[in-house]
Amino acid sequence: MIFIVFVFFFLFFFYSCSLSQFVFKSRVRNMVSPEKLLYKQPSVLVGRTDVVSVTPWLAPIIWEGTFDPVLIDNIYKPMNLTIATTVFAIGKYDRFIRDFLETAEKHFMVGFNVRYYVFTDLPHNVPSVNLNQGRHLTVIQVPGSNRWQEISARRMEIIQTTIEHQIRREADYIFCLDVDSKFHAHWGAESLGRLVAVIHPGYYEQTRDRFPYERRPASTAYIHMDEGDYYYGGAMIGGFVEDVYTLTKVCRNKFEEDAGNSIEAARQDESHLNRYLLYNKPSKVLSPEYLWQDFKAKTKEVKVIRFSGVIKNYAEVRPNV
Ligand code: UD2
Repeated sequence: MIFIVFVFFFLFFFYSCSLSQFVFKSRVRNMVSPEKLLYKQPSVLVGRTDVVSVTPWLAPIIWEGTFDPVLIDNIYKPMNLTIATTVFAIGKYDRFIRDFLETAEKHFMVGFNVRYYVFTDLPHNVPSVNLNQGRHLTVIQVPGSNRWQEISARRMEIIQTTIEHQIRREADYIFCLDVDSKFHAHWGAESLGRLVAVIHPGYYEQTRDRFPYERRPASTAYIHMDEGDYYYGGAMIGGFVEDVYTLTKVCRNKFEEDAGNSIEAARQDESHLNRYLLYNKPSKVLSPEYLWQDFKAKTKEVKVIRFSGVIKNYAEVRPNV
């Protein structure tokens, strides 16, 4: 009898451990709008005509004027979602953490539960920033490196393992962002989707043969000149925790496969990300409003800059040139 009870508990323990490997938390449900909510009548005839707001695989491309922030936030807020937000600040990049967090508190997913995960080799240098209700910060120590290429590329592996060990139990959605950036305007529930990518601000006017994809067939990030949808920025990946987990796992494995063959993709993680997204189409695409660069003058189609990389002296902040 004792033996049977023991076997039962052993099997139960084994089953729950193996099951937990694949269970992701999610409170996402249908788009239920609160009754009697007042918002502008949507039109099927009048809207943005200067930009394309849907991909050929029918994923929305999010531009100012294509969504109603009041309506969307009111649909998502009752779901009581938690949004994980990861940033890496290795070495001298610790100087960017304060502005990133302070501006995120003003503009990013306001009114939602947000869990920031700051990965750094210098945990004592993480500043204390006042966070609004429902928002938490976790500092996770990771090794430093004397190569910025490795820091950038290893983000995939660290995000993958942290999702596995922690984030999948703590959040519904995740955004992985570059720390040397600031929020300047509303970034809300319109950005939520199963797999979310952002169009890089530097290449959206170019033809695909001019995108800086990895072009050497020896790399697993290789993309042929005749292929490619958009050039996506490596400074933002988002979506369901489960979908971002798969993305990071695949990109990490491809990066390691390349390393085994002594090849490093032209733009490290960004090259692997672009290859992944070519064959695993994002369900939502954010316009360059969600990833601008301070050195770049605003263009007429970009009505609002929501998130932008700050100007930095690469030679001074990076560990190598
Ligand atoms: C571009 C991409 C970036 C990444 C990189 C790879 C955009 C706008 N930016 O940015 O996402 O793909 O190219 O070549 O799409 N970091 C540290 N310490 C370091 C170096 C980097 O913490 O010493 C982290 C930090 O979080 C930083 C991120 O890595 O935000 C990206 O590195 P970067 O800012 O040097 O790369 P950048 O601006 O060329």
